[in-house]
Amino acid sequence: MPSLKNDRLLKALCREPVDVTPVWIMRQAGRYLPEYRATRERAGSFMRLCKTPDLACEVTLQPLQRFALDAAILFSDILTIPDAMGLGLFFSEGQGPQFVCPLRHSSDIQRLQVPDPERLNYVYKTIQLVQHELAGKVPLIGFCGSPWTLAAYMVEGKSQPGFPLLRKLQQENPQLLHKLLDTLAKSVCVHLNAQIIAGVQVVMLFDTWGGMLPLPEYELFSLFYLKQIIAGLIRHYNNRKIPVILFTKGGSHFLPQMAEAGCEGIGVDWEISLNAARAKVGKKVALQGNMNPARLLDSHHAIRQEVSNILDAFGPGEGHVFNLGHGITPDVPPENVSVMIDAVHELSKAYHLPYNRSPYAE
Ligand code: 1CP
Repeated sequence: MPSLKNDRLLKALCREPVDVTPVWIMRQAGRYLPEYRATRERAGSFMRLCKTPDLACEVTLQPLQRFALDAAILFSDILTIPDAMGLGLFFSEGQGPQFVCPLRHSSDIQRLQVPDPERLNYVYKTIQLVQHELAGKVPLIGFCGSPWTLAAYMVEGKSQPGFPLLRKLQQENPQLLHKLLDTLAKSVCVHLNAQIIAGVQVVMLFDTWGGMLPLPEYELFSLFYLKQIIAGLIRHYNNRKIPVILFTKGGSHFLPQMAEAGCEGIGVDWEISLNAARAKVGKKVALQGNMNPARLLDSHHAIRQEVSNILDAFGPGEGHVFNLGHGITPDVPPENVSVMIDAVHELSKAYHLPYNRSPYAE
């Protein structure tokens, strides 16, 4: 593995000093980029794009060719695990993800098994190709969904507001849901460790739907399994620590509990200011976030102002990774992304003064 030329992300996640605040974007390879849409067209479908390592590598690198990003994120999807378990993931035009065989009966859950890693080999192949192309330019982030979020899609069969079938299962047969969550936690752990061995330098757990739960249920049905996964991960590889980022969308009221999960960083959405978030987690973890993706539709001037507000809310010192509070939307003009990234690098210097001040300056 070549040595890293830009390790700001790793340092910020470990709350070490950096010259400027690192920045990357959730869904940075996605539909707002015309070159992504062209490659997806060439692939024929989203699933073919995911499962063709050459093409998945190409779209992983596309945003790095345009923007001064401090990290790459593997192009894949959280739902590749249920697909490898045999549920048959597909996307029809204009629709979100769907499964051919959702979990409808208790026997569907009883017979579910940790998938053979061979079935996710295309992901590990993609990671190796990306690392070869990156040649140490920036770190590569791997990821998985949380067991709770994966279960939501698997039980429902698709994205559905409030996930009523999942909630019904939770109320009527919590034991069976725990069995599903346990199998998923083991599967996520195996898949993330295989991603680490293939070459990712950071891992992120996306708990997109954990925020729908009240705290005691969040702890029981989501955080418990996230902790189990983190405890089972390879934490050092190739003489480097592998930082873990935990993101629960809508989870700002769970921050103190998340900070105890064993992760290095927590992704924060825009429901809370970074100032308040920092007060809740203290020095336990780094924070990642938290610009509202809708602000990327504003004027260039307003985007710079919003970046400035967020940097100011976090304040001086270590432990901030700039990001959006959720994925970038397809309607964002790519030039607005440049404005945001350049503003983060330019305006954040003032917050890392001890690092930037020359040792000879008075
Ligand atoms: O039409 C298209 O081209 C598909 C759009 C798309 C993209 C670009 C999907 C379908 N997945 C992805 C890639 C993806 N998904 C990445 C790639 C890396 C990156 O650039 O960030 C990542 C990290 C994900 C993770 C993901 N997939 C999450 C967790 C994060 C989040 O956004 O909350 C979830 C919930 C999914 C499921 C999924 N896959 C795709 C869509 C549109 C969705 C969301 C469905 C819903 O609204 O419930």
